Amino acid sequence: MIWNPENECMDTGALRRLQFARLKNLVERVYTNVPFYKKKFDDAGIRPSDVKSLGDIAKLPFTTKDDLRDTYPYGLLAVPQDEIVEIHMSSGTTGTPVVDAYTKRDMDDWAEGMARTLSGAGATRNDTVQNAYGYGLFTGGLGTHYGTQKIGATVIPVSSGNTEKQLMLMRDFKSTIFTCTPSYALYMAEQAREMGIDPKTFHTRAGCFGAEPWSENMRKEIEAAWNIKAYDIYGLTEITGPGVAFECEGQYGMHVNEDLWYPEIIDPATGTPLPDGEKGELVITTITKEGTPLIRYRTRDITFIIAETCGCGRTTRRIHRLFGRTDDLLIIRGVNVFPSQIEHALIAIEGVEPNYLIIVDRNPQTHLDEVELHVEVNVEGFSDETKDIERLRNHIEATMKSKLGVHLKVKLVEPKSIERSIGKAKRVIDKRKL
Ligand code: DLL
Repeated sequence: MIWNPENECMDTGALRRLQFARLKNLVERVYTNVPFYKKKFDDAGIRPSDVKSLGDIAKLPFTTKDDLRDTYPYGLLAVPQDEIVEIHMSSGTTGTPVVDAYTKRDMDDWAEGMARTLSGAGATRNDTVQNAYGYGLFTGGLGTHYGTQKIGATVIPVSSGNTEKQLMLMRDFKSTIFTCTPSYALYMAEQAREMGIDPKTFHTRAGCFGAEPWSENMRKEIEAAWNIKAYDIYGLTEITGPGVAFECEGQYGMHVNEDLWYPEIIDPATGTPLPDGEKGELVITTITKEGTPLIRYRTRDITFIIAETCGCGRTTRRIHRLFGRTDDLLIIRGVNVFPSQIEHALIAIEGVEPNYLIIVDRNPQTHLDEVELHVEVNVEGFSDETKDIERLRNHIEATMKSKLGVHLKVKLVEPKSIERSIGKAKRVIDKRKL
C-alpha cells in the first residue's frame, strides 16, 4: 500500500529538484532566523548563496547532539514561538534533553511520514492499530497516533506496558496491526502464552517495530510467535520522531521519506560524504522543517544507503537495517541511556565512587533487557552491616530510576574492585544477542 504515490514514486530527477529547492529555502531560513546557524555558517565561511546544487550540501557544517544540548530549550527555534504547537524531547548525554518543536506544518509532515510508514506495513482505514509505543514526550506514541489518524484507521492509544490489558484489547477489538518496540512484541507473546493464549490466534497481521536495535533473527522470532509480518521503522526525536524511514512489503531496507528528510552517509571519523552502498554514519537534513530545522544532523546511527530501485514502486532510497551507533548510547527497553548519565548520578551519591560497570543482558524468557549496575563503595560507604549496605543499594536504585527512567539492578562491590584501565574505561558489557 503506497500512501502518497505522487511523492513516494516521484521520478528521481524531479525528486532531486524538489530536494534542492527545499534545501535552498531551508538554508536561507536558518541563516536569517537562527543566530546559532548564522554563526555556524559565518565561522565556516559559507553564505546561503553558496548552495548552488544539492551536492553543495556537503559544504554545510554539521549539527550535533551537543549543539542541541547547548541551545536547550529554545535556541534552535526558527519561527516565532507562537507558531509552535507541540514539543517532544529525549534525554541527551548529561541528562539535558534535546528538544524538537513543531509548527502545524511540521505536525502534518510527521503525520504524513507515519501514514506512509503504516501504509508500508499494509495499513488502511479498515485497520485497527493498537499503539503500544509510550505516549508523552517520547515521539513513538503520538507519532504513530497521528499517522494512524491520518490514514483513517482506528487507533487504540493504549501506550506501553500493562500487558494483560494490551492482550485483552487486542482480543476484544480485533486489532489488526500493532506497534511497539521489538522486545516488547516478544514479551507480549510470552505473556500471552503464559495466560494460556496462543498469540497466533489474535487478528493481528502486521506490526511496525523500532526505537531500539533489533535483528533479522528477532524479526523471525516475532513473525513466528504472532504469525504476522514484522516491519522495521526508524526515526529519532531530533528529526521529528518515527516516520523518517520504514520498510515496505519487500522487508529489505527502510525507505527514507527523502522529500522531507534528506539523508547522507559520512565517514564518522573524517566527516567525508560516502557514496551510496558504503557503510557510515547517517546524517539527516530536515528540508521542510519549520520549528527546529536541522542542517546535516549527525544521528550517530550506522547504516548504508541502498540506491537500487525497490520492487514496490517507491523511488525513495532505502537505508539498511541499523548496524549500531558511533557513540555509547544504550537503548534499554526503549529508553535512551548514556553511561555518562549514570556517572553523573553516582557522583551526587555519598558513599560510592563514580566507578561502575554496566552489564546489559536480555532475559531469554521475557525478552526484556536487564541491567546490572556494579557500583564501587568507597571507604566511608563501606560497612559490615547488611542493613546499611541494603539502604545504600536501594537509594542508588531509586535515584537511577528517577533520573534515567529505567530500573537498574544495583550490586555494590568492594572499594577498588572494579578494574581500572589505562585507556578508555570499559564501562559497558553488552551481552545481548539480538
Ligand atoms: O526512538 C523514535 C522512534 C519511535 C522510532 C518509534 C521508531 C519507532 P529516540 O528516542 O530519539 O526516538 O531514539 C532514536 O533510537 O537514533 C536509533 O539509535 C534508535 N532507533 C530508532 N529506530 C530504530 C530501529 C525514537 N528501527 C534512536 N532500529 C535512533 C535500530 C533504532 N535503532
